Amino acid sequence: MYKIQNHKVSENPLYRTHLDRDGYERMYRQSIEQPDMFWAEQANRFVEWMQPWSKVHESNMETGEAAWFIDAKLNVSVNCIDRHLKKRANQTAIIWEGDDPADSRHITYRQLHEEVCRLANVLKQRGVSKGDRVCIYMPMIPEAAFAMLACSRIGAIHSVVFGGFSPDALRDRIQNAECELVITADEGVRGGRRVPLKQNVDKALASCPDVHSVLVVRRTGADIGWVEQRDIWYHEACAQVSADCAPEPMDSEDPLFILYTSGSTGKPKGVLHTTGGYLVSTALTHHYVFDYQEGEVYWCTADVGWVTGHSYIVYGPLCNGATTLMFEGVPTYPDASRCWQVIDKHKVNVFYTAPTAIRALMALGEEPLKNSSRQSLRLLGSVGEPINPEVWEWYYQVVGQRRCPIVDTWWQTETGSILIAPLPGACDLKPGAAMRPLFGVVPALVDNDGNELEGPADGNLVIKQSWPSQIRTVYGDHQRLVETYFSTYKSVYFTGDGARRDADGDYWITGRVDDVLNISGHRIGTAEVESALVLNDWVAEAAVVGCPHDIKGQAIYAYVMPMQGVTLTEDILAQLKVAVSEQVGAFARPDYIQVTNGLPKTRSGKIMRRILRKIACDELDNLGDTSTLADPSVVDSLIENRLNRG
Ligand code: 6R9
Repeated sequence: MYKIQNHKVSENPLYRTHLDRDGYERMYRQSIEQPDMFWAEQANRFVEWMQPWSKVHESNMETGEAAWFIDAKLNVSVNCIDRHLKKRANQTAIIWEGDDPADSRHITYRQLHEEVCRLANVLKQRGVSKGDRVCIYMPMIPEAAFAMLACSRIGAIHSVVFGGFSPDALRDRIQNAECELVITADEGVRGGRRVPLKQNVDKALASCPDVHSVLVVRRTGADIGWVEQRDIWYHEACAQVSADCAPEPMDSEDPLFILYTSGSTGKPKGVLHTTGGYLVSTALTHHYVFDYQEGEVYWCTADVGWVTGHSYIVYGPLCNGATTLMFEGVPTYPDASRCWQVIDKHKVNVFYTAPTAIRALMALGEEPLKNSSRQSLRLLGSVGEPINPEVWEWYYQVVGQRRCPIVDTWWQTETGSILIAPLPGACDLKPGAAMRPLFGVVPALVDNDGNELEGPADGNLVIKQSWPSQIRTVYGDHQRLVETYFSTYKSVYFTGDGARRDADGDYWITGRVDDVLNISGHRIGTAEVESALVLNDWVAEAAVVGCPHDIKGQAIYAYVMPMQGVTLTEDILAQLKVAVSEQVGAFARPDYIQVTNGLPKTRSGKIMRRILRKIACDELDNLGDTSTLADPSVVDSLIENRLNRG
């Protein structure tokens, strides 16, 4: 066991940081008291504009409307590439580390410029223009970043779909965003296994008639299906076009991308981010939170299919002229020392990963760390879910050798960039705490009636003022934005998370307070899993909750009620798990399925998940009020038949 203790700023043997405690406090105060002045200065510092703004910002926390750097023009790819060519054309922009440790590539800013321009020209040639949607369904290869940047160069809106999503989930996202072109690869490679990406695209496109083109990167050379006219080899198309492409001047509020994320109800939402505010926020937070220093190698282990990959593999680091590492594989392949080997191989200075990965590696002991020095490491980051204090200490003491501060970064797909984190050198570190709001962020805690709580408190986390990388709309359904985020509590953005503020005023995120699960850092809506479970002739009704899991953080526990006359055999239960993998993706597969003849419902027919959650978590002495149930006896039978989680 590692001793859990707070770490004072003064103990951090940091030899250089952008800000000390006074510096943070001064900047934070200015960002709140004179936001327009603060953001104008930061916007000019971190981003190059083609035309200045007429007004810094306008927002309304009742309606969720927000606009930043109004009337300004810029191009994201220019900021992430062209702007750096004068000074760092030959600096590595992207280090790619393949799944096989023998595979790696270095791409300089000059090469990045050429790759992105060529691809942008291919997109134009296929008729894609400003405002059109392009779906990117790719493995973790540099072409995924080229694709995002090529879209931004011509003003197309990208929708990256994580390569672990099933063909059905991909189809839904392509249809919802009305994409007309898909960029993919023949296959992906992860942990020595092949992922049939092109085959999945072919299945999805059977019901997406509007997609006229599919660009295919040759990654493994596998045999794949081919639709003449529609399918094009990426390398062939890129070889035939010019290596220069004039950037499209974009309005600060023009959309940059759509990224689907799960909510507590219904289908995933297409979170829409725009151009200027998003880029300013991601660049600024990448600079301060990771204390990024010129020339450093920065590695974020996320997948570009999630927001962390968008903001902190691609846009933030490249806007700052950083060297960003992209890893195709998994932390345990070929063995559990892989991350540490990669850190030594590429002299990684900043390492940003998720608690689930740290827990998995911690479970394998210290042996796998022994053949690496990790001397290059200067700073560690965590994201995606609360980090358990003992895991934090292992990360700090064993991985970082007590030398590297840990930044526990809290944020969401909807926030676009990190909102709460301890700035290294400016903030004490408390294992498990996300600590302090970043510039311009005004968090608050409210009770269930929306009353703001003062001082040390536990409550629902809300944000009171607009910030530049705030979600602008739910694609195609603006009303859903208002309902989901701006209606639960009056005049504030509701995060869906619970949090505690301690006596020092520091924030501890306690996890979701809605029906969103967090499995290995992946957000999954209970409704998505439930609808996959009832999509057959066996199951009448299903209810899904999360229960604790040592490595994944949460596991999925499903209760299913058979249709009349059906016996849910082991074989059928196995098929139900497969059905969820097919509908959503393998990462959403239920860990436990309990068969039941009744679910706890109120008299109005609403399932009481609170009770199901307690049963799944084995918290039986504290079930709460069951008197409002239509039939209280179902609870006893659910308890009696609960599954052993071992
Ligand atoms: C960036 C990202 C967002 C949800 C969020 C919260 C959880 C993220 C966290 C954290 C505790 C942290 N979360 N970071 N919880 N501490 N440092 O993960 O975006 O996939 O949209 O998930 O993840 O519950 O609401 P996204």
